[in-house]
Amino acid sequence: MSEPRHDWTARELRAIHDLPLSELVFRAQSVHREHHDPRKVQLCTLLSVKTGGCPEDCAYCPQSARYSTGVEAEPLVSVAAALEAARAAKEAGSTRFCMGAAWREVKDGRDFDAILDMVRGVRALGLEACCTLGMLTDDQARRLAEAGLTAYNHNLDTSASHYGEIITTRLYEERLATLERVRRSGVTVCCGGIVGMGESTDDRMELLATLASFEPHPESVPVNALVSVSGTPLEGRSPVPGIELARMIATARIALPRSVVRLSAGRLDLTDEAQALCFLAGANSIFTGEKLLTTPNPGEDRDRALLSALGLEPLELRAGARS
Ligand code: SAM
Ligand code: DTB
Ligand code: SF4
Repeated sequence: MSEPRHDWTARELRAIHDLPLSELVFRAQSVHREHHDPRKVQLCTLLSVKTGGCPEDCAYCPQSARYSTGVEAEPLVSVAAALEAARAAKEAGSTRFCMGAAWREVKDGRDFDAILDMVRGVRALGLEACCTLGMLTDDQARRLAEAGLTAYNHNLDTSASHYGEIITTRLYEERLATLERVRRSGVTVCCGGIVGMGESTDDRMELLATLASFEPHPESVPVNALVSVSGTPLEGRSPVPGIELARMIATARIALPRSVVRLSAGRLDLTDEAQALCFLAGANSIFTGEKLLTTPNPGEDRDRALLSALGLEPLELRAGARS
């Protein structure tokens, strides 16, 4: 049994990452099958509950107020609208509903109270509830936990070494501090990153080594391929080659054996075959629906056809739910 390790070095992971692909995928599959049902893929649905106008300068993000991307700032959606979207997501086979807000940090008040109501409502539908709202205080993490939040998403995005090239308005340490607060509150941790932002392979390995150093490991690890958006500093970047993404996912699977590894943003740039390779490499979750937060995503029909062609099945409700 491959027990989770917390002392992976970036160098060790690089050696694994660079193995011949068949060897790498074989190792990732072996680890995957010890801890997960290889036929199941968890479907998750995203909803942007507060879009645009964000004060941060994350170079990849269409929601930063600093870039002209065509994404307009909007107020918080209503609790009723969020829960309607959650019901539709459940109907379409999702077991996890993720609510994102373009905030630097959560501020106490009416909007946060409404988010807590959304969390309670999503949980009452029997779905896992995830939020990504920026930085949190201990008290806010506790209130989210009390509302029944399953997971909090807060990505490290890239290595500590590359971080300053991507974001200057907050520090890696601040990210780590919020993640620590989430862990202490009892809410599970969803933390991953983005590939395709000009980072080196060693940066990718450094990110994985940092994630693996968490004790326990994050329960959920989204691997996003950059969606290059016009108007952002990362506009015009070429999509990450599918084989590179699969190598990243396989290495994540080996370093983080129990975590759900989510093939997240960027699937529209991947062929069916590249996505198949990512599943073979140990990805076991996707975001479904026409839209991620603000950018397009393959719709349900395409994903149903893909999973069916691969003989994969959506993870059922309950089996994936955490109380
Ligand atoms: N504002 C909060 C924060 O930054 O934590 C929550 C929302 S933010 C949009 C959530 C995550 O989406 C980011 O950490 C980043 O990893 C991912 N993301 C945003 N824009 C992306 C893009 N263009 N391509 C890939 N991933 C992206
Ligand atoms: C994550 O790692 N990927 C999701 C979720 N966490 C919130 C978001 C991807 C956003 C892609 C860009 C957009 O649609 O705005
Ligand atoms: Fe704001 Fe989050 Fe986008 Fe950064 S990633 S600009 S914090 S919404």
